[in-house]
Amino acid sequence: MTEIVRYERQGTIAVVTIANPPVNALGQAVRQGLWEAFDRFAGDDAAVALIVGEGKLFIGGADISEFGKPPLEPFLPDVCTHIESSRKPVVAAVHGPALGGGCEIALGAHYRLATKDARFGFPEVKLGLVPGAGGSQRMPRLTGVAPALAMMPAGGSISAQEALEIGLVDRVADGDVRTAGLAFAREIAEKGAPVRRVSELPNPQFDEGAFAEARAVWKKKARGEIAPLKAIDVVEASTRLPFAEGMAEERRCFLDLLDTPQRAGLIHAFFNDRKVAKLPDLEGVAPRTLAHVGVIGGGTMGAGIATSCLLAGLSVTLLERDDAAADKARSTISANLAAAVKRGKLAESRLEPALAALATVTDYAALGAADLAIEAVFEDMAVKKEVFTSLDAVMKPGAILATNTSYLDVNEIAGATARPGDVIGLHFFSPAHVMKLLEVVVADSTAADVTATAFALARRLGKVAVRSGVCDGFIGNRILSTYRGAADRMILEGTSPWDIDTAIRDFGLPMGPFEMGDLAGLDINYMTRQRKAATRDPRDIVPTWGDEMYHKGWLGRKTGRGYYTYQDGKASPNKDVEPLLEEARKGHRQRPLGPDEIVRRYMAAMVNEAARVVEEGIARRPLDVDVTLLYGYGFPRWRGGPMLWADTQGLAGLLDDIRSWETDDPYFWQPAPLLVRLVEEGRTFSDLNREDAQ
Ligand code: T1G
Repeated sequence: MTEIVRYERQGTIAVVTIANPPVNALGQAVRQGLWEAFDRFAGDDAAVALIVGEGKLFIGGADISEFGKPPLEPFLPDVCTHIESSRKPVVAAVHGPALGGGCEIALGAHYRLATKDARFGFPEVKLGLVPGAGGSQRMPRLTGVAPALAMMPAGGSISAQEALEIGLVDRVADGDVRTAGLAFAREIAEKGAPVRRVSELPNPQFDEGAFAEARAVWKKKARGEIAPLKAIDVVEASTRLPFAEGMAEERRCFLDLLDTPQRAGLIHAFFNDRKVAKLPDLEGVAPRTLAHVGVIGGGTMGAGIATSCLLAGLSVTLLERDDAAADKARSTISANLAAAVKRGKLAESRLEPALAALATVTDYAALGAADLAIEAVFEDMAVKKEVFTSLDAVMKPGAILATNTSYLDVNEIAGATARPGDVIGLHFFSPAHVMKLLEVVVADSTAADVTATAFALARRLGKVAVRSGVCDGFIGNRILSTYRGAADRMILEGTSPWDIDTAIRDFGLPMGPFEMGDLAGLDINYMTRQRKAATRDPRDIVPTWGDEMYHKGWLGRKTGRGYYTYQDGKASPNKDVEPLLEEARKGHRQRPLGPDEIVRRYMAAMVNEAARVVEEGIARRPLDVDVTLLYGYGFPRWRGGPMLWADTQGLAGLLDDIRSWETDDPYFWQPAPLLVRLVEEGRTFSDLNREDAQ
């Protein structure tokens, strides 16, 4: 077994190499290896020690998979102090990311060198934590509080050059990190340079204004997360406490946060971001070529999709029905790209080349060279079939034909072509060049390498792809329509839409269902109801007030009035809705709900439908639902997702509640068989995720 921490001499230099692929995470064996390496360094005649990471980076941080388990010695803060207390100089040579504990190991050294590709950061708050190995005490002593306040509450990182400018590193070098590190270490040895312990530097200057401003900013930005504000507290501790006390304060805060549901939720989300693309049927399947994308339809979605592809450096041919529509699409796309430059998502210098990579055409023949075509035309099956028949006639063999439909049957669309194996659904969320979620809808005949190409496209676009089966609404919108139905039922029983929105927003979603309806347009909900009317179960309820609001032209933000009135950017409850609700409530038992009950029902409906979606294989695992709700519907990341929320609440209690509501409404509150089974077997949704991974 190769050593996880190697100690080798290069002349008077002791090179300590961390070799723990894939990210040199500081698991127990690495910490032990570092401890022993520096014991050895103390005892031998090497003049200077050099720490380097093997592979593509220095160190990716503490081993996140250890969190939530009993901590194992040696603890990381002690390892950093063990390195720093060396009587002979220690150099850290960083390439690639030095994150969290990786940055803390570098800070424990006496000198720091970075190659140009190095990045230094403290992402701990993204895991619900604060730095836990001295970062909040050492960095401010080295750089002052401002760079630490800019980085730690945000979980941000900086480049090698920026690190040099703030004094985090002593030197930025070209070329191979080991070579540069050795040269720097030899220079230090030859000069007889002294040890320089960061912990012995004076406390950084306390800047009252800076801390007050940081707290004001992060009280708003954190949106319920506690770690960002705690990060400010521990940085502040570095300005007033002796180092050892500051370390104790940081450790206490770190251990407290380690014990919170927010840490569990955020780490659940971290690992799911990676697991969601791990699908057994894609193992070893190579994606097809992906360089030139055709987009059919230049409306909001088509232009957004084209923008997303151009931002990723792909070339795009966008087809519209006539020149006027094509020109309009082009201006929408150039506005999107200009906004991306303003948001810092696109370098100014890339704006022209991105636009030059866009061709707008009105003739299908121009799509012949495209590797992939994405249709984003009107949501009507007949129209879609016509488009796919035309695409089938002109696209080259091996090209992929994708539909952006949000609910239509992708199998039926595939049937309109002679190449159903090349057909797939790519459900983008609006605005397509901003929202990260991409539902990859795999039809019955879709070939495995077509699915693999869809996931490769998502990675290229910087999106998170979730595999979905074919049903009305796929994963996200199908679940949305159910929890939206729960909200409508609460209205019928006397709860106001505005109380529901407030309760759901306080729970952590960006907005409640009625605010969301106003934003998307209440005509969309109306059209969906009309579309489903023919197949609606007679026991289902129809929000008649919603139809009346539609006929009154109350469509939400776009008409200035919906569930809210909108004046000068301010939203106020539209009390003219009340009479419509009173009328609809006639004949229903009135039992207005408080915020906790509102959340309980809303979430129970979400989880119950999600259990059906998993059972039917529309979502492969519960984690696919969690990722969908996080990236497509603003579910609070620090809760991990609705399925983790359900596990945390306890499935048995949730099922009891659903059963108690089932007596009044057997149609809507029918318990999902999977939920019943898990409770009977004493298993959780997380168990299902683990079983699928085996
Ligand atoms: N611990 C354990 N596993 C990790 C890991 C980590 N820190 N980082 C990545 N992995 C796994 C990941 O799950 C995936 O596994 C594989 O490595 C490749 O990851 C005390 C408390 C470093 C920029 O938050 O940002 O230090 O799917 O696909 O794209 O103060 O990984 O292959 O099974 O992301 O090349 C702070 C998290 C920890 C950094 C590399 N550090 N990682 O990106 O690879 S807390 C972080 C990343 C801490 C101290 C505190 C990225 C990366 P699998 P990947 P990548």
